[in-house]
Amino acid sequence: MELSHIEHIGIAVNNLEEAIAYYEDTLGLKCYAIEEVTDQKVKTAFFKIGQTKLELLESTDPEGPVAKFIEKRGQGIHHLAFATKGIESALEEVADKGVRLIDKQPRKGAEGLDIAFLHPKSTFGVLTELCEDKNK
Ligand code: CMX
Repeated sequence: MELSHIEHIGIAVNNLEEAIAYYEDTLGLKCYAIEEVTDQKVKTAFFKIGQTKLELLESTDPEGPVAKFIEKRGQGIHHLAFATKGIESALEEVADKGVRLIDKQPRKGAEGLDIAFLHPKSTFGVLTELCEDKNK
C-alpha cells in the first residue's frame, strides 16, 4: 500500500457556522468549500493547511454517525484520512492483515474522492479513512 500524506482530519462540531468563525477569525485559515454529503448525513466545511485539509463535520441527521459520535464522546477529532493510490487493493491488503472494514468497497465522499472507512476498534481507537482522488 502507498500512503502519500494525511489528506484531511475530520472534526465533529455541533454548529458549522460557529466552528468556521473560529478557524477563520482566530486561526486565520480560510474556508474554501462547504458541501453536504447526503450519503454520510453531514454538512462539511473545508480548510487547507499545507498539503493537509481540515474537514469540519456537522450532522444533518440525529441518527447519522457524526450525531451519534458527538452524543457519546462530544465534539472533537472524529477521523483521520490518508491519501492512497489504488484504494481497492489497499482495502484488500488491510482486510487481509485483519483490519475490520466499515466499507468493503469505496464510495463517493466529499470533493468527489473515493473513500472507505476502517473500524476504530481494529485501528487502535482511530476511525481511519482511506481516500483516493481518481482525477489526479
Ligand atoms: N472514533 C473512534 N471511536 C469511535 C468513533 C470514532 N469516530 N465512532 C465510534 N467509535 C467507537 C464508539 O465509541 C464505540 O466504542 P465503545 O464500545 O468502546 O464505546 C464503538 O466505536 C462503536 O462501534 P459500533 O457499535 O460498531 O458502531 P457505531 O454505531 O457506534 O458507529 C462507526 C461507529 C465508526 C462504525 C460509524 O460511525 C461509521 O460507520 N463511521 C463511518 C462513516 C462516518 O463516520 N461518516 C461521517 C464522516 C463522513 C465524511 O467524512 O464525509
